[in-house]
Amino acid sequence: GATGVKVDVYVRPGDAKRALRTEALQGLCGSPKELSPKWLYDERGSQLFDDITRLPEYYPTRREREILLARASDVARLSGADTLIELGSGTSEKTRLLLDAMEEAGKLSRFVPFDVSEGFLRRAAYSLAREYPGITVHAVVGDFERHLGQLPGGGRRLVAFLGGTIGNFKPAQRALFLKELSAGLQPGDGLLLGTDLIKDRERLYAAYNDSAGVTAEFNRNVLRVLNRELGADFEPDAFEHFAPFDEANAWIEMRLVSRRPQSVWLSTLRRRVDFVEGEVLRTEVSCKFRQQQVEAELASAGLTLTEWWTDTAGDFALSLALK
Ligand code: AVJ
Repeated sequence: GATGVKVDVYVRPGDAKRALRTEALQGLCGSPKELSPKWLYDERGSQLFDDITRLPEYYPTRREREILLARASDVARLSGADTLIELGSGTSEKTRLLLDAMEEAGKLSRFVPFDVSEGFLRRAAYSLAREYPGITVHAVVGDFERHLGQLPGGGRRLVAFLGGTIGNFKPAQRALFLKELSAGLQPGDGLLLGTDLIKDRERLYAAYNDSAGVTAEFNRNVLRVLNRELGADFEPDAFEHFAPFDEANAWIEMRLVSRRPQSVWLSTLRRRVDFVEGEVLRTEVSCKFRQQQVEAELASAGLTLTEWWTDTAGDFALSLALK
C-alpha cells in the first residue's frame, strides 16, 4: 500500500501454542528437565526483560549500545548494505542507530524486521515505515530456527542479530543456525552479530542474579506461561531462581530449583510432573564467547570476520562478517 509495508507470515498464533505443547511434554517429562528460552517472552516476560536491560548489574545492552553508537557509520560503510534485516525485536534504539547510519550513507532502501510475534511485528513495521518514509518495510513473521530460508532476497543485505541472543543456542544448534543463515546469503551480504564475552565469573553471576530480583521474576514467569497455555498449576514461588556460570560450557544457565517435593498437573496434556526437592528445571543457556571462537564458528559457516569491535571495557563484542 501507500505506506510501503509488506508482511509475510510463516508462523501463526496457533503454531506457537502447538509447539509449546510438544516441547513442554518432552522437556518436562525428560531428565534433566528443560524448556526453551523462547517461552520466557510472553507480554509480561518481554516487559521483565526490558526491565532487566536497565538493571545496574546487567551490562550487555548498555555495552552493545556503546559499540553501535561508535561504529554504526563504519557498519554502514563497510557493509555497503541497502537492506537491513533484523532478527528478533526490530523497534529498538539499536535498530534506529543502524537505519540512520545507512540512510546517512545514502544507501538505505529496505528494512526487514523478522520476529515470531505477529502483532508486535506489525506495529513495529508500520511505525518504522512512518519514521523512514523513503523505504520499504518488509516484515517477516517467522521462527529463526525454521524460516531463515524465507528471508527476502535482492539488493545488498546486512543481517543484524543483536543483543547476544545467539548465546541462547547450544553449540550444535548455533552451528546449524549459522550454516543456514549463511546459505541464504549472497557474496557481499553481511552479518552483524552481538556476542557477550567471557569475563570474571562474579560479574557474569551478578548480571543474571540481580539484587532486585527482576531476573528471578523473569525466570519464574515461564511457569505462569505454562499455567496459562497448558492449564498447569505451577506455584511460581515454590521455585527458586539460580543462574550459575558453567565454566566448562562457558554459559550462564538459568534454573528454577524446586524448593520442596511437589507435583504439578498439566491439564491440557493430561500429565502429572513430579519434582524432588532441589530438582532443576533449566530455562535458558546464555553462552559467552572469545574472539577466536566466534571467528572460527563464522568461518565454518562460510562467513569471514572482517571487524571485531568491543566496548571500552571489553565486555561485549560486535562482529561484522561477510559472505
Ligand atoms: C536476550 C538472550 C540476550 O542471555 O542475556 C537476560 C536473556 N536472560 N537475563 C541474555 C536474559 C536472563 C538475554 N538474551
